Amino acid sequence: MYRIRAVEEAIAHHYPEGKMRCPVHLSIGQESIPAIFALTVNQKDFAVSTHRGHAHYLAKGGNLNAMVAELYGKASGCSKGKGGSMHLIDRNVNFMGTSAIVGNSIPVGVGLALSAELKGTNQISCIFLGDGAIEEGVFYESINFAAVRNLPVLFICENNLYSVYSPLSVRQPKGRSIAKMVEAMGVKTGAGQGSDLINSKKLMEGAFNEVRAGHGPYFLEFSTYRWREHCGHAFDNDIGYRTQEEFLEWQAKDPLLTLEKSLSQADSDSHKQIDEIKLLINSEVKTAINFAEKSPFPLQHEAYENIYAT
Ligand SMILES: Cc1ncc(C[n+]2csc(CCOP(=O)(O)OP(=O)(O)O)c2C)c(N)n1
Ligand SMILES: [Mg+2]
Repeated sequence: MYRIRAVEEAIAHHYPEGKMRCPVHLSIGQESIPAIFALTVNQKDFAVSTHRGHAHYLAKGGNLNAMVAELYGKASGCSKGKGGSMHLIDRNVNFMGTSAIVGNSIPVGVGLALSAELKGTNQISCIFLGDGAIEEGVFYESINFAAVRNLPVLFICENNLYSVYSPLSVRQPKGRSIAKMVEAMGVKTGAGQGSDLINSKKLMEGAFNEVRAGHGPYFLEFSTYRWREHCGHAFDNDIGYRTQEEFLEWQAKDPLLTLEKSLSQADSDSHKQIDEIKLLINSEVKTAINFAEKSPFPLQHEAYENIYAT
């Protein structure tokens, strides 16, 4: 969680310099589910994600230097500097891509599960999606196909209550639970609060076990909250689509703070260890920013070269 937070805080800090020429969607405040996912997923499992995908890329083991370089548009970036923040991929760890089009990576993830099923590789395909993506038709087609074919897919929906500036109340019928709706489509589901670290870990492990055992797709929904503006480095509570009160309520549920509080009883060795980890991560993040700054831009003649196929 701290690694994700530190990287994204650094991105927010450097973004106004104007060197990252792509939109950025930060997950600050939403670190718990990616971190818990990281503890549970296997390297050979697949994962795909969305426009807000930095945390998922890192959680799957994606290369940090290559991610930051991608944001800077450099040739050393994970998409050779041509994709930016919303097009992250690291095939070394089977992180198979993110997309700027809401819902777009969902059928890709189901297709990856179909390939795993046909090849009998025992891989799970993990699909990160936001609450907004369940308003895309392709979500229903994909989940139906996954259910009919009993595919090894784990859908992980991070419900942060908003699609850009629209709250769920103007997008979904009153009282609808996303998880319950999905359950009605014949898929096993679980729902929890992202700030409840222990329970979220249990839900994540349970879902992985079910899918790994060949029992078909599973859908998890976790509540969470993004702290910064929908797109960009700043805060936007002043523009009126959400209240400062709501923001502060969620900030009090900061997953990092929750973790540190739970450690307050622990012995001083654990605290020392945490401080050491933080120092290490801070230096890793500095190295990644330097690496990105110093890397060259892609050459003009490379503009139309295929970057993903191997
Ligand atoms: C098909 C499509 N429609 C609309 C958009 C504009 N758009 C970009 S992000 C976004 C919000 C998506 O909300 P959600 O899935 O909840 O993800 P979050 O940003 O909250 O993480 C929208 C509507 C888009 N990129 N693609
Ligand atoms: Mg959302």
